Amino acid sequence: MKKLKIAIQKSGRLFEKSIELLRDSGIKLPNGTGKLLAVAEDFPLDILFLRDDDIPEYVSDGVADAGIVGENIVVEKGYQLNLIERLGFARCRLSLAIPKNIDYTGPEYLNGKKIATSYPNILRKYLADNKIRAEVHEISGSVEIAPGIGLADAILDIVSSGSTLISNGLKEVDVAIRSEAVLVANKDLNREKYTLLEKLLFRIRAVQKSRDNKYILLNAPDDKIPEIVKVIPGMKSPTVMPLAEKGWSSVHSVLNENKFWEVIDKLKDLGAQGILVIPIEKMII
Ligand code: PRT
Ligand code: ZN
Repeated sequence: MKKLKIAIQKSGRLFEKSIELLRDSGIKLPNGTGKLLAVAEDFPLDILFLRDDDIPEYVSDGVADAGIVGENIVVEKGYQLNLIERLGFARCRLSLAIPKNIDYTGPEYLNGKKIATSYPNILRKYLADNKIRAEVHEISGSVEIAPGIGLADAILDIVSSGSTLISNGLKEVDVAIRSEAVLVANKDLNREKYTLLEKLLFRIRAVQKSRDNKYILLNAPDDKIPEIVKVIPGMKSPTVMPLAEKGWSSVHSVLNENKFWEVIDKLKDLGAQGILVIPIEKMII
């Protein structure tokens, strides 16, 4: 029987969420990490644990069939891979930053400057797109200290909350790319492996969907039901059931997390009572 081989980060910012996503997708992994390879118990899947920087190459070579890695690494490495799904975690941006006391007039400020980064390819593309000539200085870590020690005039680095920049006396002036964890796959998977990947993707999507949505139950006077139904249309249409108390009904539906508070406020204004909001474990539509 054919198996799918997926590469995930061995340790670091992507590790926990990658494992959680696989577990929530019903893939049981043996406990204990530190190994290079784990065999899933109830899905034809092997998991390879690698440094994130190596994942695009391994997937491109076919050593792994698929991988979970930051989009920033995929773009930087430049291998031709199939981007299967954006996974919504490890969100960050690759941004240009300069010392905070300098007036920034626009990308042209960078002309003739020295810019330190661990992402030389993304930086070169940014410079070319903005028609800027600058010196690219590649360093492998602690990029944020480069301006402070006189090594560079600016940096291109990963920013998430922005606090690392602030504590190094820098300010973010432009975003080169935005990134999040992505599921990528080899371009030439055979039919059997592709079928397995689709099966895994189906599960991943069900997990993702359930995370974005909540199950909602509420009680409301019957005359308000038509308006309430418009506010929470649900997957197909909400379930409406009469309560034992005459003139009242219970409404059950599915609610998108993004609109959560806005919708709750509307429901309260419409006279809804006893609103319960419950997490959904899996959602298949
Ligand atoms: O050992 P290995 O090579 O596998 O791991 P790594 O050390 O290279 O990567 P790791 O685990 O630090 O990050 C993995 C991926 O997480 C990155 O490639 C990004 O896709 C994503 N990610 C999301 C981040 C951040 N957020 C992040 N904040 N990666 C790094 N940072 C660092 C950044 O380098 C900077 O130093 O955090 C600092 C900035 O954070 P703020 O919150 O202060 O702005
Ligand atoms: Zn790395």
